[in-house]
Amino acid sequence: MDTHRGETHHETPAGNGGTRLWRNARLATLAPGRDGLGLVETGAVACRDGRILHAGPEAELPDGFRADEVIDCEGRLITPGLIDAHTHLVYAGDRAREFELRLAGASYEEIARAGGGIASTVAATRAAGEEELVRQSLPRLDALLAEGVTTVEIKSGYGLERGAELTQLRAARRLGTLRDVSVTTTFLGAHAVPPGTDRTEYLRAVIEEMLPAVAAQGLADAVDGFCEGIAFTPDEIARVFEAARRLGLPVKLHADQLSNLGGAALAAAHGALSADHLEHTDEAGAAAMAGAGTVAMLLPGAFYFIRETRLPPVELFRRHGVPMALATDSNPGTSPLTSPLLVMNMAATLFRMTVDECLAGVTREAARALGRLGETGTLEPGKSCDLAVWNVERPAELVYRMGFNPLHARVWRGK
Ligand code: DI6
Ligand code: FE
Repeated sequence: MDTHRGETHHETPAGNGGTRLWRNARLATLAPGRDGLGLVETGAVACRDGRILHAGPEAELPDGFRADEVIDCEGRLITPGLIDAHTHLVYAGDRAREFELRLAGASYEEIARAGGGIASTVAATRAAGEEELVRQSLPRLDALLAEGVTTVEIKSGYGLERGAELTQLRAARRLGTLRDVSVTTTFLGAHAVPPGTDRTEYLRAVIEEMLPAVAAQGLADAVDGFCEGIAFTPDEIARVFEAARRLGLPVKLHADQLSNLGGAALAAAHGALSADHLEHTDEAGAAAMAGAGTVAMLLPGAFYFIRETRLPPVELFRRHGVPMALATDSNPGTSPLTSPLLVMNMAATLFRMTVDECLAGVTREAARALGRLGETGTLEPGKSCDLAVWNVERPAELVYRMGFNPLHARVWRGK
């Protein structure tokens, strides 16, 4: 590969270092201060050096702006590039056999307790090196990019020992160098107690060995945990969160997915960026999240795939003003899903979220959940020029179809 590609003096004027204009477009800016999705008819996005200079009516382009390259969008819809803010994209193997067992009647928790589930992916992930993890994960990343994703969060949690967790995070970071996409990484050592390991000893290793190593090598942007009967108790998660705070890392939590252990309130008490899943969250949990500014990360793919029947309390989140984000939760066990478009359709159909909530969920609110709203997630001046250009006229078309991809073009950092 040509290692000079990224340097500005090798770029053509239309590249990252130049100016570009997408005109004759409908915009869904998602900008605060505009109604709903912040729709603009006959809009334009102007970009300089990979940053948005203007996103609004074409008639209001800055005086004297001359673009090196002008792209006529012919009336297409431009949204912020999509953000998949909760994935377990890096792992080896698959769980198709377990899927068949579940079809024959076994439950997800039964399989987990019998040593299948997460443990089987851990074995495959440990056996694969960094190269192999990258090789197996790239097609999943490419599927996300094909639907307009420009930022993706990737968690560890299938290594469950120091070396393998670091390898998983390194593989995730490497994916971000192999494709034009922003990758943020999350350390999920507290995902499960690995088989054959003492629980207390494992938690000690997570807190005293893995977390400090991950932080020292700059391999994680945040720390996550799985608070559940089959995983870690609220007290155990609290200890992980305190360790994360000492290292200056923000936290988030898999909370209230299969039962209500008070995970949402626990996450809020630790100032978590997001609490995720939340099917069993009660009003006290929602109120605590509102108070802490913790985003509700809803994951309809997992709800669908393990045939949950209890809906996340969307109406409570609305009433308390808790922002709602949506993500694929792409993972081999409960959500082998790589389609943010299908996520939006599921959120609308299964969770009764509105079109505006769905689209905000994979853009602005997803950016908020990553702590990156200053950088991406809306079309506003100063942000990274991350765009998805769609062959549709109205935002509802992105949510209503199933299994159809109308992406026309994807732009990351102005290219
Ligand atoms: N919750 C989930 O749904 C996934 N992890 C988690 O904490 C499931 C992971 C797996 O089954 O492999
Ligand atoms: Fe997850």
